[in-house]
Amino acid sequence: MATVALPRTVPARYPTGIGGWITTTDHKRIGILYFTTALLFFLVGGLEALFIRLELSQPGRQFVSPEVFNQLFSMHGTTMIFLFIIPILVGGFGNYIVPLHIGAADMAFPRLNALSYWLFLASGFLMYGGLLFGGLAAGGWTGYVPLTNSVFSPGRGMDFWVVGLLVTGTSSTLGAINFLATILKLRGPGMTLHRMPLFVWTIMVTATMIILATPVLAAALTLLLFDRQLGTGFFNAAQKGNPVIWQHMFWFYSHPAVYIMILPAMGIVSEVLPVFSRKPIFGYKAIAYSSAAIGFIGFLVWAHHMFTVGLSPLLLAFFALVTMAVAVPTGVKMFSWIATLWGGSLDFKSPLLFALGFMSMFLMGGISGVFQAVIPVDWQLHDTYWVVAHLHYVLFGGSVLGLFAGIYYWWPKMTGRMLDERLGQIHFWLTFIGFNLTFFPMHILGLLGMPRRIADYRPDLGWADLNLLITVGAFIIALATLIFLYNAATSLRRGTRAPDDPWEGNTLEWMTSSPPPPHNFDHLPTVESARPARDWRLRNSHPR
Ligand code: HAS
Ligand code: CU
Repeated sequence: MATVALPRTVPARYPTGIGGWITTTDHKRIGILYFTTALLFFLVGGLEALFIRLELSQPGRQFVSPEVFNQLFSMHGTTMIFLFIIPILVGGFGNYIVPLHIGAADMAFPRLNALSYWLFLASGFLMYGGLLFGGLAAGGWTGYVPLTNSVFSPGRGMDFWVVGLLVTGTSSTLGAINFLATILKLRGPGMTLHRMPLFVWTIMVTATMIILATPVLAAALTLLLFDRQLGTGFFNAAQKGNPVIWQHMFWFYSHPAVYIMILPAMGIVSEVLPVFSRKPIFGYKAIAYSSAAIGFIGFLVWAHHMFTVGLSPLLLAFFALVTMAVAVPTGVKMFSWIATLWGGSLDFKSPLLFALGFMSMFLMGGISGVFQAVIPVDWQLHDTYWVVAHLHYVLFGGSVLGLFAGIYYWWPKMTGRMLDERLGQIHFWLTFIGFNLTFFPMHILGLLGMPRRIADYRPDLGWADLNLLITVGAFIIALATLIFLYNAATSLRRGTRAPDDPWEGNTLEWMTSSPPPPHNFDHLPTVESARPARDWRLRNSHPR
């Protein structure tokens, strides 16, 4: 057992009260701040979705004007991606878990870490700043020009959106630098790269992707701001600029961003599956390096979002082939997870249920993605509800179900309390059923030709029944989420106390108290395998 040298920023005790939270540089507290803030934005984005669904439940105007509808779907996408999924997975779990996983006392740059959080919070307010100035951005989460230039989006909401995104981008780039420095420099005794938990591997790859991709988005946003405010014409064809360049720059960031949103969830699932099937993970190195492969290939596929803009046949062929190639490292993960479950003694608790939900639903989303990579198919499906189905199967079925697997898994460690297992099961099944009712029919609507981003449709097109079903499904998801919130609230107030290691885990976080002290560990074992906590249990003759 080694004792660790503590950085100056680690206090002996947590400072108390609100001031303690505002001034904190503790990675666990910053993680919890990210976590709760992102969860609040999840509720905001969810509420926007419910209004979208109410409007579309039947043909004919019902609830909102087309202008408000445009703001709703634009802010729904922006919120869910930039203010919920990325911050909660990377900022929330990444912050809380990574230092514990590698046996460090804190992140490499604790004050920079605090700055990242406060910038993130500020960016949320900025993106919604348009509320005070006549309306929110309404150019979609993709912000395509010319729709977003000063002629077609004259309102201040658009400028707030641009600046807000610039600030989130800064926040996540600073965070990513911090993660890389922490993972590369602060690993505890014996923690080699090949013994690192797979979750840490995914954060390492994710952080690298953030650092390489985000500057391009920042550049695009800055040019758009210049076009809007200074009259430059970077994206304006009339001034010899080129609107398609926006799409290239946006997707050069945003395609890698979709893997930024899925890799940490894949990391969580790679932690949960071995613990709840009582087996070592199958293909540790294959999973670790397939994350790196996904990260690399992810930079070469952005134009699959642009198959309809008129690329040359050579480029079309290149981007289609490379896009399909991403299925290979993803398949490596999928088969390794299945092999991990195979022959294990499965313990069907909430974390495993959500992990299995992740595997099945992400598989469907991945396969519908491969369909879209087939160019003539995409020419039919582009801008229809099919794409909306695809993106929700990967982002909700993938990232969000993976996120919940992580919440049920790490909640005891983070709060010192257990969640109610029965409510967890109800939450899972309602989410799973509601999710499929909501998003499966969108495939059919897409094939029937229903375009995305419309506030209304003609009654004679045969889309009404499916749309009603989808709206019902969305409210089932909302009900499931309320049950989760109830579970979380009662657990915090009067949940059973969590032991240090409720699941007989494999990794270092289970070797300290729940929740851990400010300095994380009193003693650290020298890590000798990828399952240090289990090694320790066995050596001290508490075999499973
Ligand atoms: Fe995607 C659009 C293609 C993964 C998110 N994607 C989107 C959008 C989002 C998104 C948000 O090529 C909409 C953006 C917007 O608002 O306009 N996507 C793919 C492919 C994969 C993929 C090939 N997407 C993701 C992930 C996301 C995400 C992950 C977030 C978490 N996506 C596209 C394309 C578009 C697109 C087009 C543009 C459509 C359009 O027209 O606008 C792959 O990474 C998926 C790989 C995973 C699997 C499942 C497991 C693998 C196994 C191995 C064997 C399978 C094989 C395939 C060999 C494939 C089990 C066999 C094929 C059969 C048909 C059976
Ligand atoms: Cu993409």
